[in-house]
Amino acid sequence: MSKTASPILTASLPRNSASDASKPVTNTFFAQTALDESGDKGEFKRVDASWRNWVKKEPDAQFPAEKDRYHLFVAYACPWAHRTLMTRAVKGLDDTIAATVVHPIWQKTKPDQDEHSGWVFGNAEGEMLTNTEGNGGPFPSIFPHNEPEPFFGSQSIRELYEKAGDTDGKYSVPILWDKKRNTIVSNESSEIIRMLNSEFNDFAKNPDLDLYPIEMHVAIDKVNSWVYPTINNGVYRCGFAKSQEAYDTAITELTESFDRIADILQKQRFIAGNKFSEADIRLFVTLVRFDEVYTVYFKTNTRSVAHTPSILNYCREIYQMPGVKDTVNMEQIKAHYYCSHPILNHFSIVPRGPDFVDLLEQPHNRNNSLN
Ligand SMILES: N[C@@H](CCC(=O)N[C@@H](CS)C(=O)NCC(=O)O)C(=O)O
Repeated sequence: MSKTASPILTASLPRNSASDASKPVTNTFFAQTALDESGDKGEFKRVDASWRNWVKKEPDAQFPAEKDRYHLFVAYACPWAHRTLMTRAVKGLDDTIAATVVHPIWQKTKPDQDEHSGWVFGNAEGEMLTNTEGNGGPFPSIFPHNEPEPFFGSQSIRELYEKAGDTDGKYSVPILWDKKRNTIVSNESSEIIRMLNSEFNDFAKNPDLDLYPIEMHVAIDKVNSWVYPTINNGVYRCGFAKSQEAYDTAITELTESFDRIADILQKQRFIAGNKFSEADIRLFVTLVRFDEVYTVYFKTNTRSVAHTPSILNYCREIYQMPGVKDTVNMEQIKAHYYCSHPILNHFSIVPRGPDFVDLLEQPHNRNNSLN
């Protein structure tokens, strides 16, 4: 695939057909990292994920569900990757799909060749690191739970994409990797969590937990349709805005949605109804980063989870569900955001923060149950 250097991506991308599933969908424009993804009014425009194949439970599927065939590449820092780690945890799929956690702080991926910065793997023998402009830190070359890339010894996520024939980027996590075909199945978290929910139930410890039950499709889709643009992507639209106008639009929408969530959670246990669902996972991963990162770094300081009891207790309940807290790594979340975009935080100073995790450890005011 050839690389087209333009920061603006407006075209919606076709999904791979089954026949060409080994090839990525080609992005019309190349965006090196999320910071390059903006429109002509300075608004943040997220580039669509390019690998959109599906694991299916049918044995004759192109990517059939099998134990120990697929592997997740994730960053603890990344909310999109966090969706997949949380889904894997609550479904009880840790033994079926292994995961490798990358180093939280973006580095130059090919310093001798170009300026691209992105995810690299932890290196136990590496030297201390700085941010990509030589400031900050010094940071360790490996954080707790970071591991080397297990199959080819790649140094970066970019190298893994290249192994799959994708030299266009963007080189994002999460990746669902197929060890048998040595390729990427999907790099779209919203679709990976659907696969983990429904296609691996023969191996899951909690096959009966349905995060997208048929009777809730309409409600879940409806919640996702406003939570994604105004909250999940909304925080990025605030933080990566390149004009006051773009920021003002994003923060207004985010603030309205935050209040809508607070209101819903006063009347209803979970965001799409009284049952825990994928919509809660998608919301939680943004809320858990909100006070420590987004209010400061992305200027979403009109609201705070800690000061909104209905949302705080909702977060506590989810955080305290079996397996979930192990997926929340605030040290790596903060290290990533504050240190990976020197254009936003030149010296990579990490604010001390309010210790939001300690708040999550406190008892919530709801009854205990996943259902
Ligand atoms: N649509 C993707 C978005 C994933 C994404 O943007 N991940 C970010 C990390 S939070 C990333 O890897 N960015 C790499 C870059 O911007 O170069 C999904 O939901 O899976």
